[in-house]
Order: sequence, then C-alpha cells, then structure tokens
Amino acid sequence: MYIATLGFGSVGPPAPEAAIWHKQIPNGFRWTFGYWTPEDAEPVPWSQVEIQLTDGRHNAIWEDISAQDLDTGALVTKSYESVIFGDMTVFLNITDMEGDGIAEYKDNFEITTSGGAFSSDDVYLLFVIWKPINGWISTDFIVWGY
Ligand SMILES: [Ca+2]
Repeated sequence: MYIATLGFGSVGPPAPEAAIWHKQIPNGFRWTFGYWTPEDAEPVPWSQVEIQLTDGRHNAIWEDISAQDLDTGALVTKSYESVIFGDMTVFLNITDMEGDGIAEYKDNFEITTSGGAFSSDDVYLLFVIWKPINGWISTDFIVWGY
C-alpha cells in the first residue's frame, strides 16, 4: 500500500490539453485555442506556457511569457521578443481575449516573420508546452501555402 501511494504520489497531474486551430496570415500563422481538457483542470496562466516552433533544423522558443502583461482586464495583444529562426527573424504576438492572463478557449497567438519567408518546402511543427511538467498542451503542424 505504501509503495502504491508513493508511486501515484510521485506522478503529478498530466498537462492540460487544448485543441488548437491554425490559419495562415500574410506573414505567418495564427493559432487559436479550442476547448481545454480536462474541464476541471486548474486554469493555466500564460506564465506557465512555452511556445516552440521548429522546422526540424531550427527552433524558435518563447519561454518567458509574462502572464502579467496579458492580465489587463480587457482584450490585449502583446508582442514578445524576436527570435532568429533559420534565415528569418520571427515574432510572437499573443492575444488574450479577456485580458485575464489565463491561456484558454479563443485566446490566440501569431508567429510572423519579417525579412525572410516561411517555405512551402518545410513542415513547421508547433508545440505549446505546460512548463510545470514540460508536457504538451497542444501540438500542430502546418505547411506554408496549404
Ligand atoms: Ca485569457
């Protein structure tokens, strides 16, 4: 009994999961969260979220997303640091629809480029990570032009 308790006790809650939809926009992509599961999961502040984009050779990682920046009480879009991604510079903009600092249904983010272009020859993989356990909240892949 003790061992069983210890075994279960050492496993934290699984990462919350969220459906996600992508849309191509002029200089990049927009992802919008759908429903999160489980329904009774603790809300996930943006500060617990890390966003990664990879083409298999290069990674763009945003790991210092401040929930405070997105907790304004009203719809808010914040720009985060630019990241070198292969021969591009890419930018992350997060829109929190309610401005409550919580990543949830209908909140969205865009990854865009200036000076360079996404390639239709690459598959871009997106990972939305729950930092407390490094688990995946959402994954997606997208090809430019499709
Ligand atoms: Ca929100």
